Amino acid sequence: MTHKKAIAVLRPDKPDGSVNGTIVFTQEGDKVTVDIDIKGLPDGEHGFHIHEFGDNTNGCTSAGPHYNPFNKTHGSKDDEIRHVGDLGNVKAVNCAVKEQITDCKITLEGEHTIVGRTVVVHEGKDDLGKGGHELSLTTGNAGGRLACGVIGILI
Ligand SMILES: [Cu+2]
Ligand SMILES: [Zn+2]
Repeated sequence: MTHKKAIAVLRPDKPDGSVNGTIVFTQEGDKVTVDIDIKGLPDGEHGFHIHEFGDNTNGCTSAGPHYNPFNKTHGSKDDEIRHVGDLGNVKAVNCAVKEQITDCKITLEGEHTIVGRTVVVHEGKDDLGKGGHELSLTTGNAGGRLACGVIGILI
């Protein structure tokens, strides 16, 4: 079964958190367009990924690691070697993000669908695997999880 659109509603990880938003994914042939609308996010760059599990039992932590069905190391959205879930950074200006990106590695269809997994926005910047930190090749050293939302079927 295939789905053309999916949505994640972002909620803060902590009760006193401020980050909210919606992320809409649209499958167009082999690529997916991602419409990002986030509010309450401190200015600057923040790691933006799809994590493996659609579980928020213990907040965003329960979403597990970056979605990585092909057992690769962490990278940037434009790297050949990356986790499927690596979508780079979003940049907040005036505490908001409103942007559209496209990606050919994520999909809403088939065995490796991102539907049912979790979008996470991080506290810090993703170094895209190039920071030389011990976490660079697993998480991009993007720090804590500010907000997350499970990806569900929209249409
Ligand atoms: Cu992440
Ligand atoms: Zn990654």
